[in-house]
Amino acid sequence: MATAAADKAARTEPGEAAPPAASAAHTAEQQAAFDAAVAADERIEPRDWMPDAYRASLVRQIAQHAHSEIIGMQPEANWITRAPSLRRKAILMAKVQDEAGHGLYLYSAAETLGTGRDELLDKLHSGRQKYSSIFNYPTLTWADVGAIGWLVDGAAITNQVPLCRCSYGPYARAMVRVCKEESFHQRQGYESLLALSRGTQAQHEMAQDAVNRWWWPSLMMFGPPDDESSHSEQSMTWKIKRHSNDELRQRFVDICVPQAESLGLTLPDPDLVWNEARGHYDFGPIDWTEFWDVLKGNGPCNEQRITQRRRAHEEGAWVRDAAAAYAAKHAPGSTTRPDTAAQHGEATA
Ligand code: BYC
Repeated sequence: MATAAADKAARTEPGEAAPPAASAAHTAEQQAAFDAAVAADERIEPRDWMPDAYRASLVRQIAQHAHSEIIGMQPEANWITRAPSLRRKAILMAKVQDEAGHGLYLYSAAETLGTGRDELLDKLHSGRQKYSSIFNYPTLTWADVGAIGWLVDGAAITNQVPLCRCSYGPYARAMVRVCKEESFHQRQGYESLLALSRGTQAQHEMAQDAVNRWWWPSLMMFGPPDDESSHSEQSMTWKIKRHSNDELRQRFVDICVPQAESLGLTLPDPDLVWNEARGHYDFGPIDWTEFWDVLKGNGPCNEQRITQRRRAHEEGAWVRDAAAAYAAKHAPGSTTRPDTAAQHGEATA
């Protein structure tokens, strides 16, 4: 928030800790400053006053996004040991590591809102917070890695580029870097699928089969239709979201159709046709029953994904303990710090 008046009314004092939650006793002046900042397309920063509901909705969306990034590592990591060449293996390992990095930026963004990483991971592991529906589908063949890059990362970019203009500063800034990396991911997926599509008959069929399976779940990534989207209207008023779910879904379809033609692959929708009057492609009905079912935990891989995530967290406990011990050892005033020990004439080896 840059406006002088808004600054005065809404910022906490320098040096003061960011409030864990906005007080119910906020003044109308603070609300007005917040509304003015959002209307003026200014960024809301962690130390600015913000409505409780805005904070909660951001935590909900950012947490879901962060969880998606780290759960999203699983389906692709499934193919690291079986990548068809050293080059493909190196690329895939880099991509999966990028997803871990995205998760970290996003958990950090949520932390600026006063919500700790432990709390968010606990909510993921106990099923109280969601992750993207898309990662509950299996990666059956090598071509699925290409299809995920092209379609899943493509859908992610379409959704996330507008989030670079999200009203909350830390989330918007995290998205800038994430989108650059997702853009590389999308291209590698496209290039990998192109190689398969132009390969042997069996490779072409494998690529087509992967696209057949990933197309509809990719369209579901954008969320329910606008008339069933509970958060869109408020999120758009707050400029967390800049476009509705259906708008972004349509944008994605329009981008994909010519790309599929260049790939020599067919999108599995007989109703896909250019509509001159709308200036967009029409497409067939999405199976929303399947979407809600996956959200309820009944997708093909929900159980496997969350079990693996819990196991990874438990097996990583020693790393967290070691990091915490190291941080404590190097904290100012620690009697076990090497430099402190040296001052006392103790061995520091
Ligand atoms: N999956 O009111 P709505 C990635 C939930 S992965 C699961 O429209 P909103 C990547 C929604 O949370 C992509 N749940 O919600 C990683 C809400 O439930 P709650 C991750 C979904 O928030 C690795 C309810 O349905 N991207 O990038 O206005 C490799 C009603 O929905 C889904 C993000 O998370 C879904 N698909 O809009 C490759 C982007 N859709 O919370 C790629 C940031 C909806 O009330 N998030 N729900 O229990 C967003 O932009 C928005 O949160 C959404 C949903 C567009 C997803």
